[in-house]
Amino acid sequence: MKLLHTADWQIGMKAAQLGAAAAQARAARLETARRIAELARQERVDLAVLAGDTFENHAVALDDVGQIARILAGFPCPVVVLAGNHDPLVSGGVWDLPVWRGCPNVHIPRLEAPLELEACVVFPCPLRSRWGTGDPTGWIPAAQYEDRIRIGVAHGALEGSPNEEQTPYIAADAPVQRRLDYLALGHWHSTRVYRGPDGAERMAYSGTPEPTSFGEDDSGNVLLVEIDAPGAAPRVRRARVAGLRWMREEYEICQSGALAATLAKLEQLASPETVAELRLHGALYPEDLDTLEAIRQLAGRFLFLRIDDGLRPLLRLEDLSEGPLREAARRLHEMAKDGQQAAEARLALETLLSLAKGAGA
Ligand SMILES: [Mn+2]
Repeated sequence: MKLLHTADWQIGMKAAQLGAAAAQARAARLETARRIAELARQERVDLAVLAGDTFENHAVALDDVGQIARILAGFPCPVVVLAGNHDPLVSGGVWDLPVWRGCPNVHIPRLEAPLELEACVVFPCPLRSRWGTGDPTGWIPAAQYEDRIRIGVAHGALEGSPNEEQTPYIAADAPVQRRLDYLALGHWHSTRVYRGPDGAERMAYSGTPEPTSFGEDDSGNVLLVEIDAPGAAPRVRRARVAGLRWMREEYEICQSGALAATLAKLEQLASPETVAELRLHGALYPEDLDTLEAIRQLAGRFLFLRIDDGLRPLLRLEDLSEGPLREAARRLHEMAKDGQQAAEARLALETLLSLAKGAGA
Protein backbone atom coordinates (compact mmCIF):
# COMPACT_ATOMS: atom_id res chain seq x y z
CA MET A 1 0.00 0.00 0.00
CA LYS A 2 1.01 3.61 -0.43
CA LEU A 3 0.21 6.18 2.26
CA LEU A 4 0.47 9.95 2.11
CA HIS A 5 1.30 11.28 5.58
CA THR A 6 0.87 14.96 6.36
CA ALA A 7 -0.05 17.09 9.41
CA ASP A 8 -0.14 20.58 10.88
CA TRP A 9 -1.75 22.40 7.98
CA GLN A 10 -2.67 25.12 10.52
CA ILE A 11 -5.28 26.62 8.20
CA GLY A 12 -6.44 29.95 9.61
CA MET A 13 -3.00 30.78 10.99
CA LYS A 14 -2.84 34.55 11.30
CA ALA A 15 0.84 34.98 10.34
CA ALA A 16 0.49 38.43 11.91
CA GLN A 17 4.26 38.85 12.17
CA LEU A 18 4.32 39.20 8.38
CA GLY A 19 2.23 42.39 8.39
CA ALA A 20 0.84 43.17 4.95
CA ALA A 21 2.19 39.87 3.56
CA ALA A 22 0.12 37.80 6.03
CA ALA A 23 -2.79 37.36 3.61
CA GLN A 24 -0.44 35.87 1.01
CA ALA A 25 1.09 33.54 3.58
CA ARG A 26 -2.41 32.35 4.51
CA ALA A 27 -3.38 31.87 0.87
CA ALA A 28 -0.18 29.87 0.34
CA ARG A 29 -1.39 27.31 2.90
CA LEU A 30 -4.53 26.63 0.83
CA GLU A 31 -2.47 26.42 -2.36
CA THR A 32 -0.18 23.89 -0.72
CA ALA A 33 -3.20 21.82 0.35
CA ARG A 34 -4.25 21.72 -3.31
CA ARG A 35 -0.75 20.65 -4.35
CA ILE A 36 -0.88 17.81 -1.81
CA ALA A 37 -4.19 16.60 -3.31
CA GLU A 38 -2.57 16.70 -6.75
CA LEU A 39 0.43 14.73 -5.45
CA ALA A 40 -1.95 12.11 -3.98
CA ARG A 41 -3.52 11.72 -7.42
CA GLN A 42 -0.18 11.52 -9.23
CA GLU A 43 1.21 9.00 -6.76
CA ARG A 44 -2.04 6.99 -6.70
CA VAL A 45 -1.94 6.68 -2.93
CA ASP A 46 -4.30 4.27 -1.18
CA LEU A 47 -4.75 6.39 1.91
CA ALA A 48 -3.95 9.90 3.18
CA VAL A 49 -3.69 10.81 6.86
CA LEU A 50 -3.68 14.30 8.36
CA ALA A 51 -2.17 13.78 11.81
CA GLY A 52 -3.76 16.73 13.64
CA ASP A 53 -3.85 20.53 13.67
CA THR A 54 -5.43 20.81 10.23
CA PHE A 55 -6.90 24.05 11.58
CA GLU A 56 -5.19 26.67 13.71
CA ASN A 57 -8.24 26.80 16.00
CA HIS A 58 -12.02 26.49 16.01
CA ALA A 59 -12.43 30.17 15.10
CA VAL A 60 -11.19 29.53 11.55
CA ALA A 61 -13.27 31.22 8.83
CA LEU A 62 -16.11 29.04 7.48
CA ASP A 63 -14.95 29.73 3.95
CA ASP A 64 -11.51 28.26 4.75
CA VAL A 65 -13.13 25.14 6.24
CA GLY A 66 -15.28 24.82 3.12
CA GLN A 67 -12.24 25.05 0.86
CA ILE A 68 -10.37 22.41 2.86
CA ALA A 69 -13.39 20.10 2.83
CA ARG A 70 -13.56 20.39 -0.97
CA ILE A 71 -9.82 19.76 -1.31
CA LEU A 72 -10.01 16.66 0.91
CA ALA A 73 -13.10 15.41 -0.95
CA GLY A 74 -10.97 15.60 -4.10
CA PHE A 75 -8.36 13.12 -2.84
CA PRO A 76 -8.48 9.86 -4.83
CA CYS A 77 -8.60 7.77 -1.64
CA PRO A 78 -9.88 7.65 1.94
CA VAL A 79 -8.55 10.51 4.07
CA VAL A 80 -8.27 10.13 7.84
CA VAL A 81 -8.27 13.53 9.55
CA LEU A 82 -7.20 13.47 13.18
CA ALA A 83 -8.22 16.11 15.73
CA GLY A 84 -5.04 17.65 17.18
CA ASN A 85 -4.42 19.99 20.10
CA HIS A 86 -5.21 23.08 18.00
CA ASP A 87 -8.45 21.58 16.67
CA PRO A 88 -9.54 19.05 19.33
CA LEU A 89 -12.89 17.28 19.33
CA VAL A 90 -15.07 19.74 21.22
CA SER A 91 -18.80 20.27 20.98
CA GLY A 92 -19.63 22.96 18.42
CA GLY A 93 -16.09 22.88 17.03
CA VAL A 94 -14.89 22.80 13.47
CA TRP A 95 -15.51 19.04 13.13
CA ASP A 96 -19.22 19.49 13.89
CA LEU A 97 -19.81 21.69 10.84
CA PRO A 98 -22.28 20.27 8.29
CA VAL A 99 -19.78 20.68 5.44
CA TRP A 100 -18.09 17.37 6.37
CA ARG A 101 -21.26 15.44 5.52
CA GLY A 102 -20.51 16.15 1.87
CA CYS A 103 -17.14 14.36 2.02
CA PRO A 104 -17.83 10.61 2.05
CA ASN A 105 -14.13 9.73 1.67
CA VAL A 106 -13.12 11.84 4.69
CA HIS A 107 -13.03 10.06 8.04
CA ILE A 108 -12.91 12.16 11.20
CA PRO A 109 -12.52 9.60 13.99
CA ARG A 110 -14.46 10.54 17.13
CA LEU A 111 -13.48 7.48 19.10
CA GLU A 112 -10.41 5.40 19.84
CA ALA A 113 -11.53 2.52 17.65
CA PRO A 114 -9.94 0.69 14.72
CA LEU A 115 -10.97 1.94 11.30
CA GLU A 116 -11.02 -0.92 8.79
CA LEU A 117 -10.07 0.31 5.33
CA GLU A 118 -9.33 -1.60 2.16
CA ALA A 119 -5.54 -1.12 2.29
CA CYS A 120 -4.99 -1.31 6.05
CA VAL A 121 -6.45 -0.85 9.50
CA VAL A 122 -6.01 2.61 11.02
CA PHE A 123 -5.78 3.17 14.78
CA PRO A 124 -6.65 6.85 15.32
CA CYS A 125 -5.79 8.75 18.52
CA PRO A 126 -7.90 11.92 18.40
CA LEU A 127 -7.41 14.64 21.03
CA ARG A 128 -10.29 16.13 22.98
CA SER A 129 -8.52 19.07 24.59
CA ARG A 130 -5.65 21.41 23.95
CA TRP A 131 -3.63 20.06 26.84
CA GLY A 132 -3.96 16.32 26.98
CA THR A 133 -2.85 13.82 29.53
CA GLY A 134 -1.43 10.38 29.02
CA ASP A 135 -0.13 8.72 25.88
CA PRO A 136 -2.84 8.99 23.21
CA THR A 137 -1.59 5.77 21.58
CA GLY A 138 -2.08 3.86 24.86
CA TRP A 139 -5.44 2.40 23.82
CA ILE A 140 -4.12 0.63 20.69
CA PRO A 141 -4.46 -3.14 21.15
CA ALA A 142 -1.30 -5.03 20.21
CA ALA A 143 -3.17 -8.19 19.23
CA GLN A 144 -5.89 -7.30 16.75
CA TYR A 145 -5.88 -7.43 12.98
CA GLU A 146 -2.48 -9.10 13.05
CA ASP A 147 -2.84 -10.19 9.42
CA ARG A 148 -3.47 -6.61 8.28
CA ILE A 149 -1.16 -3.62 7.82
CA ARG A 150 -1.62 -1.60 11.05
CA ILE A 151 -1.25 2.19 10.84
CA GLY A 152 -1.41 4.47 13.90
CA VAL A 153 -2.20 8.20 13.68
CA ALA A 154 -1.44 10.40 16.69
CA HIS A 155 -0.65 13.97 17.68
CA GLY A 156 1.71 15.16 20.39
CA ALA A 157 5.32 15.38 21.49
CA LEU A 158 7.56 12.36 21.83
CA GLU A 159 8.43 11.15 25.30
CA GLY A 160 11.80 12.48 26.39
CA SER A 161 11.61 15.69 24.35
CA PRO A 162 12.49 18.92 26.16
CA ASN A 163 10.26 21.93 26.79
CA GLU A 164 6.98 20.25 25.99
CA GLU A 165 4.77 19.99 29.03
CA GLN A 166 1.45 21.00 27.61
CA THR A 167 0.78 18.28 25.10
CA PRO A 168 0.50 14.55 25.52
CA TYR A 169 3.64 12.48 25.38
CA ILE A 170 3.84 9.60 22.97
CA ALA A 171 6.03 6.66 23.96
CA ALA A 172 9.29 6.74 21.99
CA ASP A 173 8.87 3.02 21.25
CA ALA A 174 5.15 3.26 20.49
CA PRO A 175 5.42 1.34 17.18
CA VAL A 176 6.92 -1.61 19.07
CA GLN A 177 4.58 -1.42 22.08
CA ARG A 178 1.46 -1.05 19.90
CA ARG A 179 2.76 -3.36 17.15
CA LEU A 180 2.25 -0.82 14.40
CA ASP A 181 3.68 -1.10 10.91
CA TYR A 182 3.86 2.69 10.86
CA LEU A 183 2.90 5.48 13.25
CA ALA A 184 2.06 8.79 11.54
CA LEU A 185 2.65 11.68 13.92
CA GLY A 186 1.75 15.34 13.95
CA HIS A 187 2.61 18.34 16.15
CA TRP A 188 6.27 19.02 15.37
CA HIS A 189 6.66 21.18 12.31
CA SER A 190 9.97 19.82 11.04
CA THR A 191 10.14 16.45 9.30
CA ARG A 192 11.59 13.69 11.50
CA VAL A 193 11.79 10.00 10.62
CA TYR A 194 12.65 7.45 13.34
CA ARG A 195 14.08 3.96 13.05
CA GLY A 196 12.85 1.23 15.34
CA PRO A 197 14.93 -1.55 16.90
CA ASP A 198 14.50 -3.60 13.70
CA GLY A 199 16.14 -0.77 11.73
CA ALA A 200 12.92 0.02 9.88
CA GLU A 201 11.42 3.50 9.64
CA ARG A 202 8.21 2.91 11.54
CA MET A 203 7.46 6.33 13.00
CA ALA A 204 7.69 9.88 11.67
CA TYR A 205 6.58 13.44 11.96
CA SER A 206 5.74 14.60 8.46
CA GLY A 207 6.16 18.21 9.61
CA THR A 208 4.03 21.04 8.32
CA PRO A 209 3.81 21.14 4.50
CA GLU A 210 3.98 24.94 4.51
CA PRO A 211 6.41 26.61 6.95
CA THR A 212 4.81 28.44 9.86
CA SER A 213 7.76 30.34 11.33
CA PHE A 214 11.45 31.11 11.17
CA GLY A 215 13.74 28.47 12.56
CA GLU A 216 11.91 25.35 11.37
CA ASP A 217 14.85 23.36 10.09
CA ASP A 218 13.04 20.96 7.76
CA SER A 219 9.42 21.89 7.16
CA GLY A 220 7.60 22.09 3.84
CA ASN A 221 7.36 18.35 3.16
CA VAL A 222 4.87 15.50 3.12
CA LEU A 223 5.86 11.85 3.46
CA LEU A 224 5.03 9.05 1.04
CA VAL A 225 5.15 5.70 2.77
CA GLU A 226 5.04 2.35 0.97
CA ILE A 227 4.38 -0.84 2.91
CA ASP A 228 4.29 -4.13 1.03
CA ALA A 229 2.82 -6.38 3.71
CA PRO A 230 2.16 -6.61 7.47
CA GLY A 231 5.53 -6.47 9.24
CA ALA A 232 7.46 -5.39 6.12
CA ALA A 233 9.83 -2.41 6.50
CA PRO A 234 8.11 0.78 5.28
CA ARG A 235 9.83 2.78 2.54
CA VAL A 236 9.57 6.44 3.53
CA ARG A 237 10.17 9.19 0.98
CA ARG A 238 9.78 12.91 1.48
CA ALA A 239 8.19 15.14 -1.12
CA ARG A 240 8.70 18.89 -1.02
CA VAL A 241 5.38 20.75 -1.40
CA ALA A 242 5.94 24.17 0.22
CA GLY A 243 5.04 27.28 -1.73
CA LEU A 244 6.98 29.75 0.37
CA ARG A 245 10.50 29.64 1.73
CA TRP A 246 11.14 31.03 5.21
CA MET A 247 14.71 31.83 6.09
CA ARG A 248 16.68 33.48 8.82
CA GLU A 249 20.04 34.95 7.83
CA GLU A 250 22.52 36.20 10.37
CA TYR A 251 25.70 38.17 9.68
CA GLU A 252 28.43 39.56 11.90
CA ILE A 253 30.07 42.60 10.27
CA CYS A 254 33.65 43.00 11.48
CA GLN A 255 35.30 45.01 8.74
CA SER A 256 34.38 47.83 6.45
CA GLY A 257 33.03 46.64 3.12
CA ALA A 258 31.89 43.26 4.51
CA LEU A 259 28.28 44.40 4.31
CA ALA A 260 28.60 44.29 0.51
CA ALA A 261 28.83 40.49 0.67
CA THR A 262 25.63 40.42 2.73
CA LEU A 263 23.92 42.55 0.10
CA ALA A 264 25.10 40.22 -2.67
CA LYS A 265 23.83 37.14 -0.79
CA LEU A 266 20.45 38.75 -0.17
CA GLU A 267 20.15 39.74 -3.82
CA GLN A 268 20.51 36.03 -4.65
CA LEU A 269 17.85 35.04 -2.10
CA ALA A 270 15.33 37.72 -3.00
CA SER A 271 12.11 36.38 -4.51
CA PRO A 272 8.36 36.95 -4.15
CA GLU A 273 8.16 33.47 -2.52
CA THR A 274 10.72 34.20 0.20
CA VAL A 275 10.00 35.32 3.72
CA ALA A 276 13.24 36.36 5.38
CA GLU A 277 14.52 37.67 8.64
CA LEU A 278 17.92 39.32 8.50
CA ARG A 279 19.94 39.81 11.66
CA LEU A 280 22.94 42.08 11.51
CA HIS A 281 25.49 42.40 14.28
CA GLY A 282 28.83 44.13 14.55
CA ALA A 283 30.02 47.51 13.39
CA LEU A 284 28.45 49.98 11.02
CA TYR A 285 31.26 51.66 9.08
CA PRO A 286 30.52 55.08 7.62
CA GLU A 287 31.37 53.81 4.12
CA ASP A 288 28.76 51.03 4.47
CA LEU A 289 25.81 53.37 4.95
CA ASP A 290 24.86 53.21 1.27
CA THR A 291 25.08 49.41 1.33
CA LEU A 292 22.77 49.28 4.34
CA GLU A 293 20.31 51.47 2.50
CA ALA A 294 20.55 49.18 -0.54
CA ILE A 295 19.74 46.20 1.73
CA ARG A 296 16.68 48.02 3.04
CA GLN A 297 15.61 48.71 -0.55
CA LEU A 298 15.68 44.96 -1.26
CA ALA A 299 12.62 44.42 0.95
CA GLY A 300 10.35 45.02 -2.03
CA ARG A 301 11.82 42.00 -3.84
CA PHE A 302 10.90 39.62 -0.99
CA LEU A 303 7.39 38.62 0.03
CA PHE A 304 8.54 39.86 3.41
CA LEU A 305 11.91 40.99 4.77
CA ARG A 306 12.46 41.97 8.37
CA ILE A 307 15.80 43.56 9.18
CA ASP A 308 16.92 43.28 12.77
CA ASP A 309 19.63 45.91 12.63
CA GLY A 310 22.02 45.36 15.50
CA LEU A 311 24.91 47.23 13.84
CA ARG A 312 26.62 49.71 16.12
CA PRO A 313 27.90 52.84 14.39
CA LEU A 314 31.64 53.17 14.79
CA LEU A 315 32.82 55.93 16.99
CA ARG A 316 34.96 58.58 15.35
CA LEU A 317 38.25 59.59 16.91
CA GLU A 318 37.00 63.07 17.68
CA ASP A 319 34.04 61.60 19.61
CA LEU A 320 36.43 60.33 22.28
CA SER A 321 36.95 62.57 25.28
CA GLU A 322 40.51 63.71 26.06
CA GLY A 323 42.55 61.14 27.91
CA PRO A 324 44.70 58.02 27.44
CA LEU A 325 42.08 56.26 25.29
CA ARG A 326 41.97 59.11 22.83
CA GLU A 327 45.73 59.32 22.84
CA ALA A 328 46.02 55.59 22.02
CA ALA A 329 43.43 55.99 19.29
CA ARG A 330 45.28 58.98 17.86
CA ARG A 331 48.56 57.03 17.68
CA LEU A 332 46.85 54.05 16.03
CA HIS A 333 45.27 56.47 13.58
CA GLU A 334 48.74 57.77 12.64
CA MET A 335 50.14 54.24 12.30
CA ALA A 336 47.17 53.22 10.16
CA LYS A 337 48.02 55.81 7.51
CA ASP A 338 50.98 53.88 6.12
CA GLY A 339 53.90 51.68 6.99
CA GLN A 340 54.31 47.99 7.63
CA GLN A 341 51.76 47.78 10.41
CA ALA A 342 49.08 49.92 8.77
CA ALA A 343 46.56 47.11 8.34
CA GLU A 344 47.02 45.86 11.90
CA ALA A 345 46.80 49.39 13.26
CA ARG A 346 43.58 50.01 11.35
CA LEU A 347 42.05 46.83 12.75
CA ALA A 348 43.21 47.74 16.27
CA LEU A 349 41.74 51.23 15.89
CA GLU A 350 38.40 49.86 14.72
CA THR A 351 38.34 47.42 17.62
CA LEU A 352 39.26 50.14 20.10
CA LEU A 353 36.61 52.50 18.79
CA SER A 354 33.88 49.85 18.80
CA LEU A 355 34.85 48.82 22.36
CA ALA A 356 34.84 52.44 23.44
CA LYS A 357 31.39 52.84 21.92
CA GLY A 358 30.19 49.73 23.72
CA ALA A 359 31.52 51.08 27.00
CA GLY A 360 29.73 54.37 26.42
CA ALA A 361 32.95 56.34 26.18
MN1 LIG B 1 -0.04 20.50 17.78
